[in-house]
Amino acid sequence: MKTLVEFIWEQQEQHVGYATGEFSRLLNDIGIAAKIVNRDVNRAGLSGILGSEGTVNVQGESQKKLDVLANNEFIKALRNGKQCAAIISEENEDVVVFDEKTTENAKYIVAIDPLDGSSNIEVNVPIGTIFAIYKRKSLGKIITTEDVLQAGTELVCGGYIIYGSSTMLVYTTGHGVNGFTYDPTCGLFILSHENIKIGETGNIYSINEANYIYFAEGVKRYIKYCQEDDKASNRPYTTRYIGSLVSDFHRNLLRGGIYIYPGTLKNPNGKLRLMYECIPVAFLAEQAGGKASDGYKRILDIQPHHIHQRVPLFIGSKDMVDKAEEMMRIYSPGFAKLIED
Ligand code: AHM
Ligand code: MG
Repeated sequence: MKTLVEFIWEQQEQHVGYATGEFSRLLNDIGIAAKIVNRDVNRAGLSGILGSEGTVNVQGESQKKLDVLANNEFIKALRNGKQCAAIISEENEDVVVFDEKTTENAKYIVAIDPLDGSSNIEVNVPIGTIFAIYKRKSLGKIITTEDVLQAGTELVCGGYIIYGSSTMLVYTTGHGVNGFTYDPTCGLFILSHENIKIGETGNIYSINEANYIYFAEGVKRYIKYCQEDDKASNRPYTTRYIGSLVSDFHRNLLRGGIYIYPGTLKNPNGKLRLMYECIPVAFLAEQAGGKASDGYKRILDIQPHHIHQRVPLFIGSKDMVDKAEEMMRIYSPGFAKLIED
């Protein structure tokens, strides 16, 4: 049995050559907050924390009580840990910058969606936390734009916690993807899924097809392709869509498949946020041998211009994403220009 903490230290020594303990501490702090959020999610119906907070976040979405609670827990854990200088969160309009005494020696910036898929909270469907860790570019008292707006290629770590039938923490630091299952009897995350690889192809496609009429022609063609009868390529594929990115991505990661949240003419950048939703899962997908794209280019190559920027997402098994990109190039070549650069 290897715990998350043991594994983090081991990996740091193996790949960085030395371990100052700073990154390990940071990741461990995320694990601690995850345990608290896990407890709250599990007991939500009993402790009166289901339902809306009565506020809206910067995206204009109603905040659930658990959204706010999870956000507070992660911020608290990262502030206390002192390794993180600032946080970009789905629930905060501006960057949360910790006070100067804390930030001076803190080397990391964290982007986080504290509770993704929160519209599913009331109906007991798996939800998750998505996080991305960057190293600060500048060191000093002031957090710069350069520290905050970093492309996915600069990522130090990407991961998620899925609060499902069991709770798991899955992360990568660029040396493969590993998953840890939470054992509530001893309060530890234990390595359960070592070196996760996604199949080069799969037979699951995940997309909110109710929006079909608004999709670009390339997306429509790809959906039709998934539904065609062709034994050689195992089509028709099967549809699975939970409506919770972490859960849909986690299933496809383990089984092989593609998840798409495309743009539409009205919202060319789609719904999902680049910095704390798409970039971390894109890093995981690539590290597992898969692919992540906005339909035309690699997600990790996109330079963010603002912290809550949205981007279309095509992610999963490499061959499936390649095929979807091909359809976008052939049938919707002009759509690329509508996506924010
Ligand atoms: P959220 O961050 O407000 O929870 O929204 C993101 C979620 C994703 O988890 C999920 O894949 C998507 O929204 C579902 O959207 P839709 O209901 O439009 O299919
Ligand atoms: Mg989200």
